Amino acid sequence: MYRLYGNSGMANLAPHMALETIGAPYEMVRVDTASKEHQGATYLRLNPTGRVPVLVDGEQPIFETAAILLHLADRHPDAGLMPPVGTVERGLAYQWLIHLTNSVQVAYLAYYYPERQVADAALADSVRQAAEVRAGELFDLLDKALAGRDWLTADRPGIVDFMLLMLTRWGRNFAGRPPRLLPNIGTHAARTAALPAVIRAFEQEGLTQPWY
Ligand SMILES: N[C@@H](CCC(=O)N[C@@H](CS)C(=O)NCC(=O)O)C(=O)O
Repeated sequence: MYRLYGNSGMANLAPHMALETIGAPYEMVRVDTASKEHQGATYLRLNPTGRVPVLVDGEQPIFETAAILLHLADRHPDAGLMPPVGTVERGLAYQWLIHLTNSVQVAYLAYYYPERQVADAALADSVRQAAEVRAGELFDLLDKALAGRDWLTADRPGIVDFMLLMLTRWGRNFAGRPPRLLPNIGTHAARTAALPAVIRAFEQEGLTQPWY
């Protein structure tokens, strides 16, 4: 039995898609981030970074979205959420998952929490604008990588696609160029968001259309 802690549309969304795809029993536990529940002692015992999400597998908490996704894919190989170990496709999946978490997600964290990047709060708007530009550059690269492909790393959808859809969604309110407007990102998002398990995750998190 798993427990996934998170809040609507936050970084728990991709693991939520994975759990719905796998079909193993799990409980979604809502963390009230508005009242800073994720900074409280009870939550910090599960995830000492004070961020969402955290997955509890049995008694063991695992934090970091990409690690949770990889763990779920490993635990349920029959779900085919990662290419087989030792294949070139697996290497490509590692490449993109780490890029998504290490570069794209980092740009988003600067976009959503710009005040944390600067000592002078007056500079926060400028940080946010720069983060949107940086995310846009990274999405241009992802759009190229998707040319001629249905899924980012394999011939079937997997955790990397779930992570990409979640990050595509996070840019839906960009002032300039939301990622969905890029041709391949847009079709990838539509394709992934049409999967029944993904639809269930969106709906269970109470997310209303447009999803990305
Ligand atoms: N690298 C971490 C980042 C987690 C993260 O920053 N989560 C955001 C939500 S998407 C969060 O906890 N925000 C609340 C806060 O920072 O106070 C992961 O992927 O798990």
